[in-house]
Amino acid sequence: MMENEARNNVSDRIPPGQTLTEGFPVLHYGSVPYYNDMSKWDFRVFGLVEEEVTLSYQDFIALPRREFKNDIHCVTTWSKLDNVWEGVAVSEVMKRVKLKPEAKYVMLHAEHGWTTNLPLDDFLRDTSFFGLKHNGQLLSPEHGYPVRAVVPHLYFWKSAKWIRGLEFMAKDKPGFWERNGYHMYGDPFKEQRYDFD
Ligand SMILES: Nc1nc2c(c(=O)[nH]1)N[C@H]1C(S)=C(S)[C@@H](COP(=O)(O)O)O[C@H]1N2
Ligand SMILES: [Mo]
Repeated sequence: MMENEARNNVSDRIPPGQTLTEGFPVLHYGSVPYYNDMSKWDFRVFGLVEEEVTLSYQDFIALPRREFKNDIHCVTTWSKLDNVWEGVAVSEVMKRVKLKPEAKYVMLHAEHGWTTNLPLDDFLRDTSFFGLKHNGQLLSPEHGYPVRAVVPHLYFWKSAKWIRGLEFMAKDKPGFWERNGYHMYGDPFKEQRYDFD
């Protein structure tokens, strides 16, 4: 939100090559997971941590929540402004985690082995969070129920739906779309869309 405040008028908030949408398109690889037994759901924090942490669904939804407002920018060129979310700040989860000093990157792990990578500092920004509701509604299965990451300052593919874990790493490593030609970082204002070389 710091960045959005610096960009006051709407045109400054739309990155180059993007078009506004009022809808909320659904984009992902693979099938939508449907859950009927949340006792099998867990959230695992592993990799370069002093101790692995596993949160149950009950643990996760009991974490303190707050409201977040942001703009989202999909690499396929749509942007959606003024999203209002209810979510858990990354710092709430990180209070329960002790990182090893070598940790510099994080891989977000989602259902079906889907992953996306980002630098630790980007993940730890106070604008990054775990979203549970969007514009007043519980996330639909298509948009990531029960929990999705939201990292609004990067293209929206970094915002893992159906997130199930965090892996802290010393070095950057490509996630699913990054292995398939998407940019390792993905700054929408620099149009870091694809990285084919
Ligand atoms: N688990 C998972 N998360 C994902 C994806 C995916 O394929 N799997 N696709 C990403 C992409 S490319 C985009 S643009 C956004 C789309 O989110 P939406 O469907 O809620 O608009 O989810 C991201 N998160
Ligand atoms: Mo995307």
